[in-house]
Amino acid sequence: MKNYDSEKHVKGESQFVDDLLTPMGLLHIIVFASSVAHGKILKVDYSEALKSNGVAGIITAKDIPGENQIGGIIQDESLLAEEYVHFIGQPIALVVADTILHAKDACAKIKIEFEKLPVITDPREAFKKGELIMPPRVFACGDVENTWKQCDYVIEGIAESGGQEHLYLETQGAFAYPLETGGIKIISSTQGPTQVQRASAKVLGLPMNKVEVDVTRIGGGFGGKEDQATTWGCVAALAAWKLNKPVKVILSRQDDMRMTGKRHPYSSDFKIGLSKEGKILAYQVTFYQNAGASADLSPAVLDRTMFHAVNSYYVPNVKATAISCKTNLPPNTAFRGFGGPQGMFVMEAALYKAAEAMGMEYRKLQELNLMKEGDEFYYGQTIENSTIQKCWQETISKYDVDSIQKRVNEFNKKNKLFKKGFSLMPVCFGISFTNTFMNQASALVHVYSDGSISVSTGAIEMGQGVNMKIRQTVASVFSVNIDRVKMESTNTTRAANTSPTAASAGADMNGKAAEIASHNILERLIKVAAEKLNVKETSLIEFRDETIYLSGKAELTWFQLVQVAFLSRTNLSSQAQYAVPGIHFDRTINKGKPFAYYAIGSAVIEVTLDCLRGIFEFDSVKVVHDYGKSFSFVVDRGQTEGAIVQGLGWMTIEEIIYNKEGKLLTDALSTYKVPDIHFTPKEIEIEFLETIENVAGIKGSKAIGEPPLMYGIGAFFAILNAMKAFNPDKEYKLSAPITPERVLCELYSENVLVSV
Ligand code: MTE
Ligand code: LUZ
Ligand code: MOS
Repeated sequence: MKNYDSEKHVKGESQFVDDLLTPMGLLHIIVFASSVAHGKILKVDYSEALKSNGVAGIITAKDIPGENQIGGIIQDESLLAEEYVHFIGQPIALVVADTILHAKDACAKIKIEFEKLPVITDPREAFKKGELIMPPRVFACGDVENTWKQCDYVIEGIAESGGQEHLYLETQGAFAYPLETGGIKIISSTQGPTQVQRASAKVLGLPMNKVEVDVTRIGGGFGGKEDQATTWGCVAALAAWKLNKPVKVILSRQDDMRMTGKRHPYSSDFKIGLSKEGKILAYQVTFYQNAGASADLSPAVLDRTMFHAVNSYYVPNVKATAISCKTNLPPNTAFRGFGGPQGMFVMEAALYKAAEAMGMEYRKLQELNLMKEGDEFYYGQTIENSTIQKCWQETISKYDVDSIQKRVNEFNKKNKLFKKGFSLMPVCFGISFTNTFMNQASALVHVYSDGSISVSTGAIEMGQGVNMKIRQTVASVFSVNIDRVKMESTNTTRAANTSPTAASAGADMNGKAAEIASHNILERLIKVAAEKLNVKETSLIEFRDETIYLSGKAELTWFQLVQVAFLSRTNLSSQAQYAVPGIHFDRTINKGKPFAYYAIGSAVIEVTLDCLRGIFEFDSVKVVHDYGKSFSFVVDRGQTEGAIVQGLGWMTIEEIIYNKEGKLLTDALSTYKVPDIHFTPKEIEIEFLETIENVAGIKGSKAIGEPPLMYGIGAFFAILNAMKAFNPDKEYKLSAPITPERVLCELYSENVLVSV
């Protein structure tokens, strides 16, 4: 089963927003954005720009017919800046012209004066100055304060993880045109068509039924288009509405990197208390999240950080404090893992430090504290059918971790300038949006009279293979060939009130909705068959390989049955909604069962470090992952490999740097290093653990989009181990990404060359 789109992708035939045939008279937008990170707009002069060649209009906040407000969780984000600007790249005006070049020329002629205001880029500084997105929150269980004195070891420290650029291949963009009905249609590169619809309707002062959003597929999202595609959808819609013309906005790579938010950097304080045997007794952590200039999804991201603050470990006493800090950077946003990786990194850092202090092996400490069946997470959810222990044990035995240890030790004894390191990483990631109401999806299925099938859902195909999984699901309900099933574009007129395709739950939830709708039609078809074949007992009828059997005898083809059904005026269409059952969370006490289930696994990562140059190569990443009953092996493997490499990149080479004035210095691929084929581990081995059917997932499987990214965290500690082999006496910073440059600075900040 290959991904639905792969052939078209390989041939370059897949259409993205910028590839669509557009009508005559199409206008193009260049966004005039703030060049200061914090300031008051004193004066803007558009006169020269307006006279520039080909300009159709310049649109500012004053032109907005509805509300200048696109904030999702908190209403704190204007579409176009009015009096103040809060980050470099914040949109101020839309320059609309007949060509992109004309729009650019005109944009360069705008004159603006700012009164500069103090710029904050550091979350802890924002906290000190009281610049917060929302009041701090605390999740807790037990009593950490009274536990410290019972601990044999108490270790404190700081851990930091950096941002990450999404680098979807298709940059942000949208195409919009006015409709004769007085509404507007938007073709958007978004993970959340309903979010684009809702915000555009608000900005234009229209009811939602006058805004139609359509998405065929997007060229990657990775969370970057969960919320932040909305801006560009609204931008195109506003210009199309004001000028009554078709309008397109496509961000250049550099504008995209400068204007849009990234993964949230975090700086965190931890304190961990253990018994002398190595059991964690108490864990206290404070997360300072760098949210950027407005809330965007930051509160929800921080929520997930809290849920994953203890990763896969049982901790009886926990106090976690979440602080979302407002800085003068583009609003940071969803990124694969959604705050989970940031939370887990701090826990691993704490355990690593504890192991050092106790003279124990880090992996032994990890193992000793892994959750057991029936253990409860500190926010109240019990883990059922846990495979945490099983995946860990299987990783150790299948990949013979003891012999890896031996081999690494021997290598390190023999080599002075090259050192190897390895590390294990368990992952336990909750599946469901942490906002319970978002766990719903819908589907619309038609069986046409020729037997072909059309499926619309709320899911967005972004390369993750959700269309393939839904096709497989529908085909298996009807027992027809998969080629009969066509996935339609995702459109707000066919799937209403959708959640963004995110939280790894897209295939689960939309697949279940499609399954329900298909079953509705199947039930009607079974009745038709029973009538046609003159039987009362419908259980004697079986659908198999495009054929309808009665008591084991082939009676009708799929096509024949559909014909009979159509002629007897049977409803061959169905719409269905799926709402994830059994989840709840009480935000007054921060307890409940927020997740339908957990995605679980563990990995071992091996690295070779060149201690003279600071560069490293990953020898291997070996994984045992619980996929439930996977039914799309190629898709699941692809997702796992992709997520691992993205996780390795986040931990080791991808470094986002803003200067003190809030200017992004790493705004191109020459200065921002992303994983490529040379960086990719020479060996990625994945075992699909045989486990039970997961009833909460689609067709018994488990969600796979995000969880494997967190295996990448192990890379950080593998490198630290290699560094320790080179220079054991040094205290290394727990600060990611651990780039080759940082490795060198850390290794040689003391006069270690003497010992070489
Ligand atoms: N895979 C590809 N190729 N491109 C993407 O943009 N996004 C990831 C993951 N895998 C992404 C991807 C993210 S962040 C999520 S949440 C899931 O896919 C969303 O899809 P799913 O819910 O269908 O797994
Ligand atoms: N988006 C969201 C997410 O709104 N809530 C979530 O819990 C979530 N989790 C992962 C990725 N996106
Ligand atoms: Mo993914 S961060 O949930 O889009």
